Amino acid sequence: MSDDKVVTDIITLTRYVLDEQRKYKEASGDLSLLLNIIQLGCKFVSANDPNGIKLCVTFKFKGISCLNFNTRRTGLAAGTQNISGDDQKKLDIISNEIFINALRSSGKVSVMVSEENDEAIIVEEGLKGKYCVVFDPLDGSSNIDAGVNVGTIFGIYRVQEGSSGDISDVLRPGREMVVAGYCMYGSSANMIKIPSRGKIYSVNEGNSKYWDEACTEYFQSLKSPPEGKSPYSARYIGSMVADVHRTLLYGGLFAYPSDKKSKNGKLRLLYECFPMAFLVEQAGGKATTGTTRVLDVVPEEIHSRCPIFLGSKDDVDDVEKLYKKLAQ
Ligand code: P6P
Repeated sequence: MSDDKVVTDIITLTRYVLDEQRKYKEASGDLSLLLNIIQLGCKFVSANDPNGIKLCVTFKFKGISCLNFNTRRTGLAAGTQNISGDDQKKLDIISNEIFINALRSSGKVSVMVSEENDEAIIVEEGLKGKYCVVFDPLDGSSNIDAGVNVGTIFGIYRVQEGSSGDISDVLRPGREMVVAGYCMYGSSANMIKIPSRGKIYSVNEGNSKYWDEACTEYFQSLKSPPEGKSPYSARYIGSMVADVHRTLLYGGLFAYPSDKKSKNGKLRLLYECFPMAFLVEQAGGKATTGTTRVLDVVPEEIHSRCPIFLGSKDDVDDVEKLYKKLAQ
């Protein structure tokens, strides 16, 4: 008799969410349905290309759970440009439309913000719901032709008391999100808590000539540590979902700092920095701008950018200590 036990009691995202919902007698099931709509959107996107799907979701009241699905590949094609001036692959447009249509039809969403849309989408009366969803439908897609893992990043706010659902419901600190998650279309792995310190740093060193003094000194200290300490390894994919996923699994630090060229860095606050900071904190890590907790930043507009250093608590603490020292 083979000792390979066939797993027959599978924890899907749906089952995990329903298990959680049952713990809250007052729960209406709206958030459960919304998360299933997002999951469905991710599956449609994954069916259009990447070689695998990993959905990592965290809730305000819970740690991170990760579920893996296998999907199949299909083709890609070129497209136009989005507000950030990034080349939009056709898959960007398909993914964006899939999520917008799925979220609108759920009847659980009042406001949507997508990296691919210049303006926020206010859902029409009759279909409005009590949540707002901010998302990057296909983050890292500029790498997609290189077979690099890309993904969908999302965050969910509850519409504020007394609001009918408008842009003010998303121009709020990330700490007010109730759910954040990403779906990485690529190989699978499981994670529970991020190590307190890592041995990897992840940053685009091509920008190092533009870095401020603290950033330069920090990364130099990782590469040329004091006697008796080993240098960190450099890993940079250039796809935030993949770089953050690795950081969550192995620890260390991922950064997209501000610099002389980009005074607020490159990554978008609402649908890249907030959800990833939310996930990392839930996993026991930290996320800072260098001086401020990312989740405490208040967006000035829906496509605001924000510098970010995230990952293992001790590594992020080192960054903040250096910024503090150099500010004195
Ligand atoms: P750079 C991808 O275009 C992206 O938005 C993130 O996924 C990634 O972390 C970053 O930009 C990479 O930017 O300037 O290093 O190519």
